[in-house]
Amino acid sequence: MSTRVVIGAQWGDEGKGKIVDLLSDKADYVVRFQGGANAGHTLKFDDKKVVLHLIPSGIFNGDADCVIGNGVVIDPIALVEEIKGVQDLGFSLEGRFHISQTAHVILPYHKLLDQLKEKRRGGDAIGTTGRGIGPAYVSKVSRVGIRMVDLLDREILKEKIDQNLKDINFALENLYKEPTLKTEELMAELEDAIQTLEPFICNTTNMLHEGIKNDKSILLEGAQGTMLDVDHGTYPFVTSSSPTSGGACTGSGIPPTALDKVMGITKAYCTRVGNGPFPTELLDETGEELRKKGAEFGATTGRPRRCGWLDLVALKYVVQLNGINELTLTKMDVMDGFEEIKVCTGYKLNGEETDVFPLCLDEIRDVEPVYTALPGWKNSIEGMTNWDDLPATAQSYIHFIEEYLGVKFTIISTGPKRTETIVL
Ligand code: 2SA
Ligand code: MG
Repeated sequence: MSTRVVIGAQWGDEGKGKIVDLLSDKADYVVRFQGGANAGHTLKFDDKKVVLHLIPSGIFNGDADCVIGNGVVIDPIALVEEIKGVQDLGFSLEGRFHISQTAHVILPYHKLLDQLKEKRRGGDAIGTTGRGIGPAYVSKVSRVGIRMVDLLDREILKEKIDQNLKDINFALENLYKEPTLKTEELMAELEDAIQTLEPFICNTTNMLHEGIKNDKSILLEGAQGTMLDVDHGTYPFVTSSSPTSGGACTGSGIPPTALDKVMGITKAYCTRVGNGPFPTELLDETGEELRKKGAEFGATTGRPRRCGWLDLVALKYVVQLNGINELTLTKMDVMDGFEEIKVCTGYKLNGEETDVFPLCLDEIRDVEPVYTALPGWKNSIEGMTNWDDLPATAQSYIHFIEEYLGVKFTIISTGPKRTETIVL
């Protein structure tokens, strides 16, 4: 039995959903630990395509208990919609879905503020998903947040919303020149959702501690990616949580000493959605080809994702930050047919070459990628399930990455479906 964290090793959308779904039939618990309904985890099985935003991607494969941990910010209305979607597909959540009492709530004013703040930023906008994520974490860190447990006592809830609205209405009226909000209306908007969610809200921290004590297998599912981490990412063009292995501990209550495996998921190329530096971005036909072949559009907002070559400098930084000791390569099939595939193996910065990812925004913006060109493959590898069937050049591409990073791949994904996978 083990505790394994699945981490996005790029800017998100690495295919974590597919991999968590694949691994979850052997898990007892699948746990989300940060982010919120900004995430879009796309799963394909039995000719169904499902996008999950808040519910852990373990809900469809096996019977693991699915947990939304304390580090997640929850939009109750969005979650209830998602629960209905899962139930409509014929899957039951009874007894196997749990929401942390201490996870923070996204209220309608968080979403409103997210959108208004982005508008005010103008050309400097972060390019958020508009799902209220940043403002909800601001409430949490400034110690005025409302937690899931607070939803269960309407008097406490009313008191807390009243308190919050004093500041929020002041800003809406004076800064944003927007209509103010009323506690009663917000509470009425939430009432149905609260009633649906009530039976799932519990002490998930203790549940997971019991799981560890009883040698259960726990799978922690990251959302977004390490390069969007609020501490270690391309700040300020980041999300407001910690999608790293450290965040997996604070966001679930599982101690670092209980983590056995840290799996990093990387695509065979790179994407980013939203604004901010992206050293290997391709603003040409090759970028367009990757976007088209890889269907690179936001799973939550539908925004086109920016595409570029694989960046090993960034990936090495991510491996070190998370302590990644196993890797998964996804969307390998998207590279089919390229004559030549480039990978970034260094950055030129201030006239010197380096393989250290710089931490300051100005430097990240200034780097010039140094590429190594590798031969591509003509035959389609789509749907392959055996390593030996891969063309030699595809195998060399994989080995090249492994050698650079000093970490081995344990899974290669050759298509969106659960079955389109090579397990090594
Ligand atoms: P936010 O909304 O405050 O978290 O936005 C801050 C930045 O984080 C980026 N971000 C994401 N990047 C990739 N994928 C995400 N999930 C969706 C998807 C995104 C979508 O799976 O495609 O549909 O657009 C995600 N969530 C947040 C965001 O783009 C900002 O750069
Ligand atoms: Mg996604």
